[in-house]
Amino acid sequence: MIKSAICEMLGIEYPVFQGGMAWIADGKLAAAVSDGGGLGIIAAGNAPAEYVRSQIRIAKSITDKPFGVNIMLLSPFADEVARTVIEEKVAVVTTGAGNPSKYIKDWLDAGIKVIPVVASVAMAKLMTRLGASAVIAEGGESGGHVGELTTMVLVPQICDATTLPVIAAGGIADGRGVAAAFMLGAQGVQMGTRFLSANECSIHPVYKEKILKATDLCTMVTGKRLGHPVRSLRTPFAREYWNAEYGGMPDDELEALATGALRLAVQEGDNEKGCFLSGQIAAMVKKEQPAAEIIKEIMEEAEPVLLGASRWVK
Ligand code: TUI
Repeated sequence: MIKSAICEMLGIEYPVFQGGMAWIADGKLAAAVSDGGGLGIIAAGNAPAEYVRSQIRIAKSITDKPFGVNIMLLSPFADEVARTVIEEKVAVVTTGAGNPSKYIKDWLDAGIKVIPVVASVAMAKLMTRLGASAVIAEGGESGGHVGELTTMVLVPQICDATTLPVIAAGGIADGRGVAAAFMLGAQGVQMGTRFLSANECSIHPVYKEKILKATDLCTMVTGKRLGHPVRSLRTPFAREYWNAEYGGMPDDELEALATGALRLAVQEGDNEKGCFLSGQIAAMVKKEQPAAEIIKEIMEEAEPVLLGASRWVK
């Protein structure tokens, strides 16, 4: 059994987080992951606080286990969601797509464990100084908003830069990925794409089908020009956006083109206008199964890989 300090810190059985995927990671998915022994995380995305509160209450109605809320810092509702997680006494807050410094003291004072996503060494050092409980080192293999560095390059540097437990994310979807993350010094993993195939993940069937049929070169990054690079499946919409981005479309029109595209993918399965966020690892997601089974299977796969690594040492 693979256990690490993060299990004890959070009161979870397996050191596996489910990524806070905007529009996707709701109370039902988060509760299923937490019930399965990992850490389920509700995504606030761009939603108002009352939506987040309702999802927190749904999760609480399903599970007694700890779960988290991810706050997407580019959201216009980030301030109100930051207060809501305190009112609702959630166990863990993760943050993404920005610098959460101004919220950290209030969360810690409320007894919340604070685990920011960091995409650089400087951010990891800052979060350590401000008292974060752990950090998530997310490489650019991941889906959605991506940083510059890959998981392979980022994780060991973040491990060297902080005394906090490091959770590796980006490009992890099976036991080998978990083993590799631990070899790099991580004490846990976060997976998003792999949980898209969970039975409890309520995305449109077209979205699930696309993930299950994905191949190695199936994702691309758009949005660099506006400063918010996003990895998604290579669909007609992604190609159209890319052509507009590099074809000189004005910034405001480009922003308008993306508005609503995540919702269209998740709720309508709209192949033409939807933006299907996905990590590079989608090709390794092969079947639909319960979230609890995903966690157990991956952690059981990781054990012999970690133990077998010593065969190279003569
Ligand atoms: O946040 C994510 N992934 C996301 S957020 C999202 S919704 C969205 N919609 C439209 C545009 C942009 C996002 C979809 N996927 N992952 C966590 C993550 N955080 N990855 C990278 C970072 C990050 C980047 C810069 C964290 C901190 C950071 O600091 C910059 C600074 O100094 O402020």
